[in-house]
Amino acid sequence: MQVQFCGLTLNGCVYNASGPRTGSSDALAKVGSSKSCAILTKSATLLPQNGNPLPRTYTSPNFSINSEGLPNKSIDYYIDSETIKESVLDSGKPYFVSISGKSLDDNVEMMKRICKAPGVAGIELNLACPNVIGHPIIAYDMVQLRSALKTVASLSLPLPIGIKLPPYFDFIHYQKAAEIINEYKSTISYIVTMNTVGNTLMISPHSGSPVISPKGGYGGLSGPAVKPIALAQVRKFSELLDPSIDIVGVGGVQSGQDVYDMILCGAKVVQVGTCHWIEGPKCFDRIVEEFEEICRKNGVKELEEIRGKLKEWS
Ligand code: RRO
Repeated sequence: MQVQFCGLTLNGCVYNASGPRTGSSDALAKVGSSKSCAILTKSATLLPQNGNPLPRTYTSPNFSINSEGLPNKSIDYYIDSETIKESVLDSGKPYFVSISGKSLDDNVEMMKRICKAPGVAGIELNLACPNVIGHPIIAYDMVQLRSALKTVASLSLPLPIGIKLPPYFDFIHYQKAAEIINEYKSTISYIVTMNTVGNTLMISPHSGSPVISPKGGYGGLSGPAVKPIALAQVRKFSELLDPSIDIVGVGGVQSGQDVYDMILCGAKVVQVGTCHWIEGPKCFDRIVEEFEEICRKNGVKELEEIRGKLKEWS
């Protein structure tokens, strides 16, 4: 099923989230060879980074925690290296680049470089990384959120721009964020909701210490446990945002039913992060096939038939 997303036609509605298995051209090429309908990079910075000290990830059947600290090969690698051109751009799938600069100026510089490089379909501006030591989550600060969007708007960039948001937990916070995003609806084509739940803690019963080392053990929570939080983000923002702004649902998706639920809540497309990390890129084939089977069973031919059609409790 084709989907119109931020002015592009996608051959499907499931692709990879930024983060796990998205840092190298090899990993991105594997996403390109799967049933993922697009390819998205790890969030890039201006210069390459190694990230936080190890161990910085923890997985369990129900949830994962990471404090990777933005390890990445730099913006120029993701837009300009030969390996990316050969293995990713040649796949023919829409190629999105995620950025998470150390400052607004860095983000501006990266966006300008991306727009000069050929082959990029859109930019995902990550305003929600919880793991940069000493830096708060940008989109929890409404002054910073407005200032970032104002600056992006002033650039009049030729590519679709999406912003990745953190989870919000109180309706007033959703309202404030949506109000600001709606002010910039001619600049922001889509939101991606949500990033990991920031600053969570898990303790190993064996060592009696946190399961990861950076930041005193605090890290971003992801995986099946966060799905109800992610559904709430998608649902709430679909109520509050201008309909011209597409919603990308992400958080705890690991099955075709999870994709279906995200679309019922109003998602245009759905990203898969932790499941991709644990199962590898073959997860896209499985999830897409499961989703198509559910649509067949329910007689759904176009996603618009179900998008946002969550029923009231009965
Ligand atoms: O690299 C990370 O630590 C990281 C990032 Br940039 C992000 O946006 N979300 C996350 O959970 N980890």
